[in-house]
Amino acid sequence: MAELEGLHFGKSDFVLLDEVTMEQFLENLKLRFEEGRIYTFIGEVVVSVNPYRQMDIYGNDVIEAYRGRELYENPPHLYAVADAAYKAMKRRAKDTCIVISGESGAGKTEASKYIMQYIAAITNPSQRQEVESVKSVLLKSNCVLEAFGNAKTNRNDNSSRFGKYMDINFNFNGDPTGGHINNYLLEKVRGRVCVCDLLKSLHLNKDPTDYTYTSQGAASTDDRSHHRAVMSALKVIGFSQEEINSIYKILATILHLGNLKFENEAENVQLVGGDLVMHISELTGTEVESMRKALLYRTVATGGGEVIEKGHSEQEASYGREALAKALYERLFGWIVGRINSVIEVKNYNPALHGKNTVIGVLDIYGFEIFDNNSFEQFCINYCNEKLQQLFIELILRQEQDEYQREGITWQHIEYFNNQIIVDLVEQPHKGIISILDDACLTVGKVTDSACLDSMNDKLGHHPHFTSRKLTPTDKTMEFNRHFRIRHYAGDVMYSVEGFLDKNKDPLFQDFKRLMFNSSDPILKEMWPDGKLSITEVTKRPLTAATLFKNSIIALVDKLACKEPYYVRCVKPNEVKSPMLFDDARCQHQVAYLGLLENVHVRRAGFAYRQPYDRFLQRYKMTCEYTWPNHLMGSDREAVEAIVLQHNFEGDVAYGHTKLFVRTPRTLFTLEQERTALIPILVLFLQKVWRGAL
Ligand code: AOV
Ligand code: MG
Repeated sequence: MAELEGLHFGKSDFVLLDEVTMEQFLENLKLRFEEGRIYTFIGEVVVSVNPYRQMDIYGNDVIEAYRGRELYENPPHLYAVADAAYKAMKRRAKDTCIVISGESGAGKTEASKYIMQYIAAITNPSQRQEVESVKSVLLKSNCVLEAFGNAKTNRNDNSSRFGKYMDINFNFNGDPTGGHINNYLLEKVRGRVCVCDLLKSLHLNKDPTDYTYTSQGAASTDDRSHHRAVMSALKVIGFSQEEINSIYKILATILHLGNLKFENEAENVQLVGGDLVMHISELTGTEVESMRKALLYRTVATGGGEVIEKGHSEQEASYGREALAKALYERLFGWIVGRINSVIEVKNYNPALHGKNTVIGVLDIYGFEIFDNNSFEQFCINYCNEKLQQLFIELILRQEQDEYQREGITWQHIEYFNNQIIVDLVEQPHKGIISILDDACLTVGKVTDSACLDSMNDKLGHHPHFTSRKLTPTDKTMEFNRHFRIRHYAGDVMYSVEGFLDKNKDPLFQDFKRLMFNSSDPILKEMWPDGKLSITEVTKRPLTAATLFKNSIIALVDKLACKEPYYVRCVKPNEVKSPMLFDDARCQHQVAYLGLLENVHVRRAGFAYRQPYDRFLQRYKMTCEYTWPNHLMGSDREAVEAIVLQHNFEGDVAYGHTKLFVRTPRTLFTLEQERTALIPILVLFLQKVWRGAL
């Protein structure tokens, strides 16, 4: 607690900087990182720097220190934010959410786990069995989703390839009663890599005909214990043995599909080697002949309603196989999430009986991505971050301003960049990039990525945040080297348009959907409800990947917008996963695009802390002779004025209609210290009163 004043730890809240400049901000961040202080506040926002080493700051003693305390009473920590969100939910019956953002490897998923652990630790003190089981399912679901959804990338050994939003429901006691998980854009391409990792960790027998788990083999102890953890988590959540078997079969199918090869034989494409397709059909519970056919042909309905079979080219067959593997993976993941949801969903909750059901949402979602080569995935991820920035602006900046207005406090208007214009550039109907992409995908006949870029140029060439660069093809490889650039709020990103259309389309041939729907494995069948329609019944095209993503992000933002938000902003100190290195340039970049300086500006221009007069009085009346034990002034506000005057804080506060506003946390800190020192004296005093000694 003394940390607030401790100079060598830097400033524990960026609002206390002498000057709000990038230089000072970075200096403070670096100093604290080097001192092992990985968390720093900006008001109620926690900035976190990935320590890349185990820190001894998450134990039960630390949890106890944060439990039920006010934000400014303890050094900055994830637990302080988790507690603030929890308190708001419990005391004021508010739905709250904790938004965790930052780039790949910055520590978002770890942070979300600590937050969940904190909430689990402070709830259900009476250890009621049904609450404990809800908690353990919520915690275990993380382990399962990570096993299936994470992959090793060069930026993070345990990179989440999906964004996750988890609602935790609470009853009026403040105990968890259930939850719901939403996942966003599972990256199918990298997802494949993680299937291989998972299977390795499950050390599926190398013989492709045998997909049973064997505990012998060359897998490392780590792999084995990881596998055991996943299996036990699946069981705790309530997956049946039959379901687990189906999961394994689907994973094995995906691996086998990767080995499947085609060759051209007398104009016709053929499968190389017949065994593999037999295994695949066995694993998927489908007829060998149907499987073979679906891999080599597609059924098309002609204009006249006639149905014909069309043989694939070798390229089409490979493309179809890839698409099937990806779709199997994606649907499996979606099904697992759905299955977990069915277990954790709150059942039979009766508000009349149980009180208001409140929610804390935790969002762990990929931050802004800027690579050397940025493609469709980065486009989606960065669009999502634009939306979240919008929400941040909406909620933090606008809410602040609105409140000052409501309370009649003089407020200097803060200039900030409103990124709505970029959001519109991407998502506007008919004119936005997504809409142009969709049009190109729906056009009959062959439209190339290049042609799509031309269309973007026509429609968006004048847009202040859009430019495209056409490179003159000097050789064959340059032909596709066509880019467009979006000026994001966080900086410019150049996207290569190559592959955009393919990634946006639903690439899966209908024949596969029907095949899987007709599987004899009921679990696999359940994942393919759209295979129910026959070829002549399929009229509507499935929504494109970008539109599906857009819809899910809009729904997410709607969900978050009606909650009281808390933020964790994660910073990655270096690219080499070192606990020692603070790479100034990399950090500066992140501080800029997370909008942290703006955040400090708003906080400083405004007031770090506010509380209704009666609550403030209740807490601090003991620190002033005119208010203890009761004040004789006309109103609570006047009594609060007396406290402020006695401490000489006039310069640091403003009086609203219903609340006192305090500019810097230091003021509160002084009051808190005084209060803490007084409590034992008051207790003694009261004891004497009770004993009749006074
Ligand atoms: P991410 O979620 O932000 O990346 P992670 O939370 O997976 O990043 O963190 C990456 C790695 O950094 C972890 O595997 C840990 O080794 C280390 N790390 C992060 N936070 C801590 C901490 N508080 N204490 C100790 N080590 C930590 V991505 O999912 O790639 O966007 O898609
Ligand atoms: Mg992650």
